Amino acid sequence: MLGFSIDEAVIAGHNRAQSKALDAGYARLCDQLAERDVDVAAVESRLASLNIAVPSWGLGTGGTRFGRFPGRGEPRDVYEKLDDCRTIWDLGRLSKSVSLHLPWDEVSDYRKLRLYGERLGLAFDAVNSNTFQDQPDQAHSYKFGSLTSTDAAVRRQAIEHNLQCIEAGVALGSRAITVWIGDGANFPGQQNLSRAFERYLDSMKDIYKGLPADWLLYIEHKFFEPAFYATVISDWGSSYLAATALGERAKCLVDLGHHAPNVNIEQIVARLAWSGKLGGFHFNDSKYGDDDLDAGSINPFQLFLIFNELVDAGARLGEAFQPAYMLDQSHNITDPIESLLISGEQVARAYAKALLIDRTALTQAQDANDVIAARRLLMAAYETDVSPLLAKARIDKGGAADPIAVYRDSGYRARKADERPVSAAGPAVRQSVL
Ligand code: PSV
Ligand code: MN
Repeated sequence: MLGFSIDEAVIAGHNRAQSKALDAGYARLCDQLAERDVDVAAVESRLASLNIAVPSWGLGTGGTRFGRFPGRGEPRDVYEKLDDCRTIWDLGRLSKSVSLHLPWDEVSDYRKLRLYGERLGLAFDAVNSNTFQDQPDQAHSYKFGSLTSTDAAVRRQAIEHNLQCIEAGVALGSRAITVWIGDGANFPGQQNLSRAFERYLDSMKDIYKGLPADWLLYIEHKFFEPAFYATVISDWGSSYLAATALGERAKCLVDLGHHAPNVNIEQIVARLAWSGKLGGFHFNDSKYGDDDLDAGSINPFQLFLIFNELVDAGARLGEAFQPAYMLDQSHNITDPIESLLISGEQVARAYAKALLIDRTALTQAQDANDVIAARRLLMAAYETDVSPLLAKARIDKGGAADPIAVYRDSGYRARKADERPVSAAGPAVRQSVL
């Protein structure tokens, strides 16, 4: 495995060619920020420690229920997915970890996989369980639900799968499991809404009991799809109730695409942070539903407002406040590596801008009910072009000034197409089509 990779000398060469323009842009921005009393070094150190995990399922072409259009050179197994993650790290220097999905990424030896990841300098983020699809070898179907099924044998099977995910995660060095279920009802009357939630809690208690002491359990809510009338864990309220009933190490995970249009996600983030139950994020973007588009591609202002809440909560709660950041995207018509690089940068951009907000002045404006002043303070940060800061953060860590340009020049995908011929039988891995 690994095969072709982008040489660091190539990256350095690209960077050198742009260094004059980059230095000038950086100096201009620093002058501008100094006038606004921004502590640039502090912003840079926060940016340097940002990590946004890559979803293993985002490394191949996704699809819709109408079809999938695979690209050449896609990873055929989890090892090749790690190779692509390494390339994303080499260029973007924002994503040092990968979040696996089981059984899509199932292997017989997770310790071996962990060692392979370590050799590439990668770590394993939260493991994701999957009880929203039937697997060919499973005894019971999830057609009418998994953790909330009315059938105790189905629930047991789903619980066991989650416990196996934890076991795999322990071997990988993960520290969390994310549980998203598609359980719910398509029609009024189909399900007793209260009893379905009770069954969920009972099942989740068994999973929580199997959690190692230093692990977290993330509960991911989603308002609809595949259940079209009532999803059991449909919103942050249900997620919060469940996380509270389970215990301290159960937290809520916010996937940006999992809310009804126009829902104020940043307010949800503020509430969860305040209550100590904000576990992490699946970043992506959407226009209509759970579109799984690249983060920041539709509504970058929303992403900024979310980071505004995160920076605010971090200032109040200190080091203990460490929500986990992951991407969760489906790349249907783009090269996944390019989309993941751009999304990581968009998340970093939103964070950097949120770090520029003059919080003392904002608090004063808010307390004085000076609406326009408060708005102007937010906009001053949002409208600042932080590109030079982002480029510097990348270059300082050995990444590329322009990751997409280097990626394209390198011919990486074409090289991988040669190295990864697809067999006539089709891809060797089960692919997400969600
Ligand atoms: C569900 O739509 C979801 O957002 C969950 O995170 C799943 O695990 C993921 O997508 C994978 O398809
Ligand atoms: Mn998700």
